[in-house]
Amino acid sequence: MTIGGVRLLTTTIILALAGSGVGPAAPVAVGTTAVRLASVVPAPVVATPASGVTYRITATTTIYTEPGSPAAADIAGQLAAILRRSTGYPMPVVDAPSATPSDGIALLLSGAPTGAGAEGYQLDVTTASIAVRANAPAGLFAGVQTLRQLLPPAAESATAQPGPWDVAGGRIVDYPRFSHRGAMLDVARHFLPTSVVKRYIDEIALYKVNRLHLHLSDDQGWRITINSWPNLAVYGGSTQVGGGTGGYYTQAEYQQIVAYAAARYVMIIPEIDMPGHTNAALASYAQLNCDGVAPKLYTGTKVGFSSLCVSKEITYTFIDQVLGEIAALTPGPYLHIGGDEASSTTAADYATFMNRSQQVVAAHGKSVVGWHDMVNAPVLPSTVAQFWGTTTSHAGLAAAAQNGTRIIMSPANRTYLDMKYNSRTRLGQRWAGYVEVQDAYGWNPGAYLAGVGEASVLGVEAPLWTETIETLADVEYMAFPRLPAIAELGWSPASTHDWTSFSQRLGAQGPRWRVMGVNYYHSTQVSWPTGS
Ligand code: TNX
Repeated sequence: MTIGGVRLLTTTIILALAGSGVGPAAPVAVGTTAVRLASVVPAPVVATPASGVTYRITATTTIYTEPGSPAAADIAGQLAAILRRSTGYPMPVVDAPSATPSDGIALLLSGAPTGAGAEGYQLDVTTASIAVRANAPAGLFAGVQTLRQLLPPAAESATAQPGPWDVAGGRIVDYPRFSHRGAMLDVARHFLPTSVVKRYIDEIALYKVNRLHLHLSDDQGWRITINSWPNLAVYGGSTQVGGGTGGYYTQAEYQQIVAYAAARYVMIIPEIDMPGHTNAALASYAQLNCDGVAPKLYTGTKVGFSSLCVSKEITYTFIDQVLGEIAALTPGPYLHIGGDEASSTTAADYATFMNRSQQVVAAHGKSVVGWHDMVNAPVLPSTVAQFWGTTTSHAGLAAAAQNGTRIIMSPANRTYLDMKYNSRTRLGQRWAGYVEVQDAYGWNPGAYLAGVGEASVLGVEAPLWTETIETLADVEYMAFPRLPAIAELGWSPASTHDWTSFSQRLGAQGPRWRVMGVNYYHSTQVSWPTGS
């Protein structure tokens, strides 16, 4: 898609400003507004600086929002809350007058190019005003995330800072390459409380990630209350890897997470992994086991030893009730049913089980997402397969793509945030190899798997498995700076792909993370500005 015929300009400007011959190891200045315009992650489609033009936020700046749009008012409220804390200014939020406001910051649901779609936006910065224009609230939210990156890092501070609060003049027109830009949190191996999940949602939304896949069950724990099968959470959720006390979300807490995510234009995709990875459920209810004997709770890290009993009818009552309750709590269209590493289930049983479980999901009005192992069995046309392999070819997936199956790209040696950066990384695993920032960034999701072209790719997702991850600090250390790399592959046009530009723009995020208290990994591949 090209807007206004200026697509080629984008790359030129971004490269000219951010990549002008500064080597990756050299510190770059991030103090000037023009550099900030060229430092946005993910790279915008078109960024046209207006040289010498700056907008300054002052004590009298007003935020105007689209009249009659509660969603726009909510987004404006979120921006005002961030700016009030750091600037100390009142930042009132009011409905825009009928004529476009000539001063202040306006968030408007009109005037954006139609080609920007529902998630795109146009951002104009002049001496007098800032206008974010979008076709839908999701686009306004995305534009506000860009605006945050155009402000000095101190704008993210939780306490009042001196300023000045200057934004570089120019125009950005921006929209996503892929609709699915995901992160995944495994809250099963180690339970992560609601507060951690909310903070992670804030952190990923800043990079225009719009899906959070929650891996809610595994051998080591069941993490959400199911009213019709209460032992799942209270017993199956009572431990975790290493033998800690585990935990689970009540349905009210899960709904809070869903609502918090929705306000940040992030869709929650809940996963109940089956038929393997089910020891916590099998331990909670003896009748789910083929031999009628409940195994012990499990706190190790082996995979592939558990299976629901495919031949028992109660198994299908179980999945119908579990998925029914979760479907009712989940506004998004997807339920993820796992399907990976079912090495204790025969191929015939696996096909039987996946066939029936896809029908159960459909009966609850949802579409299935499953790990790519699913394509070993027949899939419904609406089923989405998530690739997690380490190869660049997979015959089954290529055949599925030919038949219309859409695919989420999570190649483990590129996107797995639980892989160590290098041999010295304290946390994480290495079965898919070390994943440095350049590995996470250096691939093309639309042309990675043989026979799986761009049109078959729904998007990208960066999973964080938590066998070794226990705290928010651990999550942040593994996600930053690799998560923004995957986010950029999901959002930015392939034409902007350039490591030198990216590593410098990524470096410019360091001072922001420092101000926000994000515990990021100081990769030596990135030019971090002095002091960050
Ligand atoms: C493989 S990826 C798994 C998970 C582990 C992960 C650790 C996938 C679908 N299954 O069960 O947690 O590796 O990296």
